[in-house]
Amino acid sequence: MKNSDVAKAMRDLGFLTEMMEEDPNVQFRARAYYRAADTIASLQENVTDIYGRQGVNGLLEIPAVGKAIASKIEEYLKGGKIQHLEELKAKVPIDIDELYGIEGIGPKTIKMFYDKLQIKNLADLEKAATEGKLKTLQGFTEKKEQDFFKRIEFFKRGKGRLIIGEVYPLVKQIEKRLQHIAGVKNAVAAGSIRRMKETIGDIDYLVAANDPKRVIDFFVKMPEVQEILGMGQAKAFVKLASGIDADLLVVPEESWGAALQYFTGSKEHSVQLRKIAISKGFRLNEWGIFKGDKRIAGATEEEVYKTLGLQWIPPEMRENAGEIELGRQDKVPKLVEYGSLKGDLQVHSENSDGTATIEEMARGAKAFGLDYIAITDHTKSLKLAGGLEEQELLEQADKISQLNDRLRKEFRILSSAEVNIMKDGSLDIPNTVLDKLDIVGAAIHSHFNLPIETQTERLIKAAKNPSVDILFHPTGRLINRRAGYLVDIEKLIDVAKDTNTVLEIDAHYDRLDLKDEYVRMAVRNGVKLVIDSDAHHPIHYSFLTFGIAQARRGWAIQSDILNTLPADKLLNALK
Ligand code: DGT
Ligand code: CA
Ligand code: CA
Ligand code: ZN
Repeated sequence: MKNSDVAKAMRDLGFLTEMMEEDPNVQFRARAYYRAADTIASLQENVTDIYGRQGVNGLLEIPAVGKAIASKIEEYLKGGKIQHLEELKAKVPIDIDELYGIEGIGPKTIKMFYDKLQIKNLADLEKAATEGKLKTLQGFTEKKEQDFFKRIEFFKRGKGRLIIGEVYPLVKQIEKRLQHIAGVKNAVAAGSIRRMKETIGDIDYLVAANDPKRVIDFFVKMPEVQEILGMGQAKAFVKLASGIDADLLVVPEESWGAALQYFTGSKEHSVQLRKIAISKGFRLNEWGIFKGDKRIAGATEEEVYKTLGLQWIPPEMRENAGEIELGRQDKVPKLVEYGSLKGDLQVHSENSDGTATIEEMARGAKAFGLDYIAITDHTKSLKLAGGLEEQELLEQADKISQLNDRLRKEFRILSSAEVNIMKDGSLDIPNTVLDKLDIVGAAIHSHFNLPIETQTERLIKAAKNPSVDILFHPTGRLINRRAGYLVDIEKLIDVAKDTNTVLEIDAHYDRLDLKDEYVRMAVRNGVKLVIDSDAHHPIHYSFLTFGIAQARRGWAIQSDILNTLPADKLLNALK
């Protein structure tokens, strides 16, 4: 049983509980399932192994797993089913996976859709909207019905592509396995994974080995393979159980560099390289660079680029967006490196909606290799996330300063908050209180549907607030699920520059907000950025990788990213 299956069962339980049950604690119970789902999905170790070794006691040691949930997990691991979940599912024959993805539809709305209009899936919903049936429901209007169309469209466009964070751990596991097959010289996940795109169409493995048959046999027999879609002398193509396809290409060692370049893409980038090759009288393909019949390069990527008169270009930049010209001029930027972050400036504790104590979050960050974090619990107007009142914020800051004394010089916790931006751009906590904190982040969590001018003014007002150091997840998008609110990003970037307000790259893989394109705009305009995990549990620090990737895709260098600085230098650089 895979962790993602267990996590999905927990998420479905949460969703159906919220949908079907009426008691006043239902939200609370549903959240417990969601939290368990989140932690299990990001666990390194397999839940089946934990259970095999330590039984229920092992399960109970998993964060956010209590007795009731542990016994459901046990039931699932033993029999592949949870009776309670089956009962809930039997009551409403709805395709939760499809409907859950659409923004603005919660469990209760889905239930109402089913009860009133017998909507069971996306096609039913689209039909009802087309026929004008939604606006007959209580609480619906013509305008809301129109909004639904847009959301359904948005959702359909994203379908078929998986969010990188959902596949990355599996991709790396398989990559490692391939590297360890006897006779394999090199194995890498290329394609959009190597370019670290926010969503992935399929996985592309490239292996250098002299015995392709052995590699292909191994590949198609992996336990994750659900179906073999195709097999050749040096290629295989399979469907994995998690619903994503994986390509495999095996090449001889001397072609490694050319094949890696080809298979990494992007297609548009490679097309340009081929043109350059032709202009020099060469031919470039996945086996090498050829002059007539003679191979003149191809063993390494560096060699391929060099032979074309280019500097090596990092995979994250290979989108044919101007990087080739930089390569020609020897001006490829030295991108911010993985592992170069010293701190994390958006971290939640159990005092709002996190699942660990401040101290646990600090120890987790230290173990991850960071030197400091800012504790950014939500503030009072965000009731659902347990937002803190003024007094609680100040008490928390006191507690943090005591903790810092205990941690001595080994680690530093900064007092902070994720302050809620109100509809008019004001904050829900006065500046007199905020000024007692080390650092202040502000974010929008409501009124997503304002017109673009109003929404931009709202953010600008927050940026101009002298207490606000950082705007968190500036566009509010959720990849494949929610387009985010409308904002004039160029204008916001200008104001950020003028006011020395930092913009965040929220590294949570659902968000990656700012996205690559906006990172590049910010960088070009000299706006400073930070990369934060938005951790609600210590295992979430691993999300930082996706934030750094996004920064690299936006051509950011180390000095663009303020949390590559030590804490004292960072604090000096803020407004
Ligand atoms: P994806 O899978 O949609 O997330 O995006 P990619 O970039 O991984 O695309 P994929 O899997 O179709 O192909 C992997 C790489 O193989 C791609 O980045 C470049 C190369 N490739 C695929 N088709 C072509 C092609 O028609 N021409 C050239 N030059 N390269 C191609
Ligand atoms: Ca691919
Ligand atoms: Ca592919
Ligand atoms: Zn947040």
